[in-house]
Amino acid sequence: MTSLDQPVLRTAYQKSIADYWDKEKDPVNLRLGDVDGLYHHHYGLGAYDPAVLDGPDEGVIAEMHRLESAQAEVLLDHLGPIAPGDRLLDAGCGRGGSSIMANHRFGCQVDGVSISRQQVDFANGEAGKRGVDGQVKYHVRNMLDTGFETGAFAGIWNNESTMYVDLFELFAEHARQLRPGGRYVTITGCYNDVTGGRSRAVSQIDQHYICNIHARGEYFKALAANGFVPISVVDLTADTIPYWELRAQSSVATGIEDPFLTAYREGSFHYLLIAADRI
Ligand code: GPP
Ligand code: MG
Repeated sequence: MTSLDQPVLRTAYQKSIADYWDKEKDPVNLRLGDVDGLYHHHYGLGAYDPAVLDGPDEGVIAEMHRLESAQAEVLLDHLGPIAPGDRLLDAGCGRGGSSIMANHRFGCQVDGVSISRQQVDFANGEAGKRGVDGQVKYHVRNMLDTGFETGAFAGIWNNESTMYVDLFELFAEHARQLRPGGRYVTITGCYNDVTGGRSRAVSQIDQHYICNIHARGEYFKALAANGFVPISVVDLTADTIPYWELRAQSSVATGIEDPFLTAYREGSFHYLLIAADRI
């Protein structure tokens, strides 16, 4: 049972999120995407080349973009074998970079959903420019109730988008849409249950993006409650800190760099990859 006849935006909170992303045109995202036409809304992984800091601004931008694309490759590595006839879902697709990379890697159909019309139109425009719009399609839909057919997808991912939704509702919808044995992957920032609730730095990140960062433990409770069995859990925190150190020194820093660095260094926050199979 789907509900495409329902409005995409169901709550005042969802409307405020859509409004934020409909207006967003931040150089930290657009200038990086301009490097090669892959527009990301996630952070980076891996070491940076310190020599870029002695060169022109473009070199720093390109290096940050390289780390963001490397992050998406790590996520895609965890989807397992995907055949050209399979279908993938990018839940909370932003401007669509990860979906384009998945199509390039697997040769399969990819659907992306976002509640922001601006993001979806932008992403479809980029897919058209690349000539992959027959296989990569972005839709204004709510990831909690997408309207896609039950069991349609071999794999689903959330690349830094779970902090906008209730995880139990999200994973119930993912379980519905994944075929049995299908793979789910997320990369996310989550707060540390061991150190307690949201630290000041984590609260600053929530406020900056109007999101609600979940506890690490919440992911596993919500996955288990919806028939998902984790296969990989990777703490990427140490691998993402260099990205934030570079970003803090860049011309496109937004002011959120210090809260991320503080939260990661004090151990109140982790950058985590979780891959799980739907049984
Ligand atoms: C935005 O990416 C990502 C989020 C809003 C999710 C928050 C992520 C956490 C790990 C807590 P972006 O690329 O649009 O952000 P920015 O504009 O800061 O680069
Ligand atoms: Mg960004």
